[in-house]
Amino acid sequence: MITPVSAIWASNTSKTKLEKTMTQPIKLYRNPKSGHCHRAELMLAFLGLPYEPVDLDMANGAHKADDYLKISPFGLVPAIDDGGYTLADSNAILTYLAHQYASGTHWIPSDPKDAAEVQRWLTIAADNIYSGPCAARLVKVFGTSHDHAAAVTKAHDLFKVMDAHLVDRDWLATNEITIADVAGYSYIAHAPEGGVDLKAYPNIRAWLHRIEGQSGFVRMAKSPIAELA
Ligand SMILES: N[C@@H](CCC(=O)N[C@@H](CS)C(=O)NCC(=O)O)C(=O)O
Repeated sequence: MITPVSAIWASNTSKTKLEKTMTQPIKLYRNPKSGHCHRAELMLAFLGLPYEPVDLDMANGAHKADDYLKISPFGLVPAIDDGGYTLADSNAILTYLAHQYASGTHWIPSDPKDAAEVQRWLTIAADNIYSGPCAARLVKVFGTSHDHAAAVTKAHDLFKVMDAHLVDRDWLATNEITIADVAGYSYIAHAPEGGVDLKAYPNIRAWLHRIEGQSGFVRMAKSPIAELA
């Protein structure tokens, strides 16, 4: 039911810090087509952390099996197991990884205003991104019963605000890349698969390219692009 894939040891792994803290790769329970899972994988890759993707056979309910529910009580991917510490929820995973392996860096700022801005964008990822570009893609790629037209409208409402926000700045929360940018990337980069065109948003497209240019960046496999709504 659970298919472990061989561990990925990222090329930009910083040995000094990892040797102190890690004895085995972090297990990432995932579905390779899930943007929430890609969000977690991107963070692992950016931090250069060794990880072992474990692809769940979701078509056959592996994510609702008792052993997996102990790790992720709502039966959702992604989840991680870091040396016996298990954690579900993509944004919680980003927060944990940044505090555990990159504290004091640009990824997770401690200044109160910067930290609040990071949290604001994590909330936008869990709310507006989830109900907008993510939901639209769920309909087109996975055939779910979400209201596609409503999701597309929400996506454009969000993208208008984001594009204006990014007009004179490189990153969402601070003047350096943070976990907020990682949380935002996957579903926005793959919005066209849900029938949401990004052509009208040059600042968002430039921001996506900046993320793709970061050391360690890994791509999520593309799904066929839906007819544009
Ligand atoms: N808040 C969760 C949402 C995760 C989520 O919705 N995962 C989807 C895949 S993208 C899932 O596991 N769906 C299975 C189900 O709904 O049963 C997170 O950020 O990790």
